Amino acid sequence: MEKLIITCALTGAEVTKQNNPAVPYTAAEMATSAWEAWREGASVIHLHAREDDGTPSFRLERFAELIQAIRTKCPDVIIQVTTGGAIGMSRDERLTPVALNPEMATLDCGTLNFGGDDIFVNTENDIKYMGAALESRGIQKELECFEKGHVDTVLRLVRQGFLHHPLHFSFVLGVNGGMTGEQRDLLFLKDSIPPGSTYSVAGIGRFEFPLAETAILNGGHVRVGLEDNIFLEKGVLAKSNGELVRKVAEMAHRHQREIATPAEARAILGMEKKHD
Ligand code: KMH
Ligand code: ZN
Repeated sequence: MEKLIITCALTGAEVTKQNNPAVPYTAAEMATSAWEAWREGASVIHLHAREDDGTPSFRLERFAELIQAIRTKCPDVIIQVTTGGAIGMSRDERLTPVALNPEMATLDCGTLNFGGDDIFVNTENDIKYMGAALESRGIQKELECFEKGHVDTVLRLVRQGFLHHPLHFSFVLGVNGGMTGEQRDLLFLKDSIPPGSTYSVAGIGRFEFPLAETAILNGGHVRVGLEDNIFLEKGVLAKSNGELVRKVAEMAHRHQREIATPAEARAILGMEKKHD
């Protein structure tokens, strides 16, 4: 089986230090957290920006500062910036970090209720607009799908010529408003994507580790991190992002699945090596 790509989602836009004191905000905290994740086996860092007080940020200078801080500690890691941002940001705000020419960025592939009264808006027009912004710069897309309709949207937009291969999906499962994170959900989604495409799974909360194991056993890749889940196990807060990555790496070793380096991850995803 292909080596396992582990992505670490360091911080997101929603969780705070009140939820778990290990959630990184500052450039120094982000860099240390990325380094700990990378040392444990993460080859991709999924990056949201926060201001020092924890407010979600879309300032270009802040992204530049964070990317530089992470690069200094982890020279070869793949930095995947978010274009999902935080609820309520405009699509142009969300595209801000793309101006820094990162190697990789997320593309959110549909609208959904997001954990209560919030709506995470990604109209078909938004997807075309943001997808074109990534593809025109040669930025590798990670296609974030929160339910099956999002996968179908991607496949339709590919057929219509708005999105192009390589297709790397990220199934984000367990958001209230999206698809649940049962094993059957992931197996259904993985069987819905075309041959030659790749996928990773990000299980939210209690779904994180069971889905990681399902992906490890079924040729998928895995995302973990405090953005998605703050617990190492039931009732035990994770002390760091590195601890979450280590748990997945140990799981992979138990199942004889080797861990990809960043260079190997680039090859698996069909990416050219380039630096931001
Ligand atoms: N913060 C969520 C509303 C992404 O990074 O592309 C969206 C999100 C997705 O986190
Ligand atoms: Zn994110």
